[in-house]
Amino acid sequence: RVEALAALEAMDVGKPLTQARADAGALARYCEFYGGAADKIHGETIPYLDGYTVYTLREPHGVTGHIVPWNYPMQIIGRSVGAALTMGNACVLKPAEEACLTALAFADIALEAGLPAGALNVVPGLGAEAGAALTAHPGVQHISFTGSVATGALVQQAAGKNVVPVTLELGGKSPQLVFDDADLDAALPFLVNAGIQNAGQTCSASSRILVQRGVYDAVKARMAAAYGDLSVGPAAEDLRLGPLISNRQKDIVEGFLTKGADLEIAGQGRIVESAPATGAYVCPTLFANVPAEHPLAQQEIFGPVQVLIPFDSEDEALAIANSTDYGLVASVWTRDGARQMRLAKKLRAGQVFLNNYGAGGGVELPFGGVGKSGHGREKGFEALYGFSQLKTVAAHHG
Ligand code: TXE
Repeated sequence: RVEALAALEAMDVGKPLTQARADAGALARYCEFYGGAADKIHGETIPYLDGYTVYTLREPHGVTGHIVPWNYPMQIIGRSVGAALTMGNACVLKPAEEACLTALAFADIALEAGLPAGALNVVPGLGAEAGAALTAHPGVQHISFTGSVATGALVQQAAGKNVVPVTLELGGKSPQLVFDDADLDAALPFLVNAGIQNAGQTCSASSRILVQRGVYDAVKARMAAAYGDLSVGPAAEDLRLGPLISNRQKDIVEGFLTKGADLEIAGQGRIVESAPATGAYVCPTLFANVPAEHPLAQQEIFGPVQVLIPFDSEDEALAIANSTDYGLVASVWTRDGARQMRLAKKLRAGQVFLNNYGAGGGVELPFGGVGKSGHGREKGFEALYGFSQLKTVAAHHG
């Protein structure tokens, strides 16, 4: 169903077809990975006192709530619902009001594939109504939320009243650190793409590029040239960037561009003429020499905007990288193996990539944040632990 789902998503969200196809492929991959994991996860036996046999069982929470945003509906449904169903939970999924069509289509496909009716329920609606009702419902025993920090805090409060666990994935301000000895040819595509993919509306978008002074001018020139090749237009034209999800999101991003009015613009893309004037199109913009404490270097923009920040030493780079409230993803570009190991330990992030960024999405790789990026881990086997409870059984038999 990749083509049908991709066409639906491109129409609903405005993302380029190539990205929508990749999202549909990722949804299938999550189903495959978690379907395959169902008979490979189990409890343990624990050596204990004489006369005892002790073992653990992994049991479902029961009914789980899943609140999904609009930026990658299919991928986020795959990672969240896929893992929850695998552990034997029932799911109530509340897609975003801006983008609910692939969630509904997925539920139809699941029924057709033989998932029992009632195991997966999709309830579209407004966040403040349907989302709030779901998080406050006493019959829900686990909530998984991806979205903004402000709404995440509300979800955690609501879950707290019913004393149920939450997984929160709240975005980030993820840095890439480029050292003088980096392989710039290898780094360049990742430096740019990680910032502009999905028009920058990506929780793990790399919106900060920290560059050591020895290669700063070279990186700036090469990224600026890459920005010059970026085109923004309607999803069906399948350019590098589509529109943002809404004019509300466009206003948020343009607000940040206004805050950066005094900054140096190193490079910009272009909006194609066929893009309707009423559409939520934003010109990709690369700012240079941005102070680390500037709002554009501290706050999540969620649009195609990146900042270049120069640094001198490894310590300075680390201090800047760890200076935001967020901590989702970070990457380091260097040929120095000892530096890679040092920074992998010291960077405040749930995922650290060495000489790459994102590892191609990584269904198998545990993902989640520290600080305001949230807590709990999704993806990989780790998610299955979060979607289950451990029961310890101690048998005394003499
Ligand atoms: O998010 P919300 P919005 C960030 C990004 C963006 C900003 C605002 O910076 O600019 O958030 O986007 C549901 N109880 N991210 O307003 O409100 C809502 O219906 C329960 C980062 O769209 O967090 C939707 O399904 N649920 C992020 C989901 O929450 C509620 C992805 C997300 O909406 C609710 C999206 C409530 N009271 C935005 N209010 C990421 N981590 O990737 C809303 N919702």
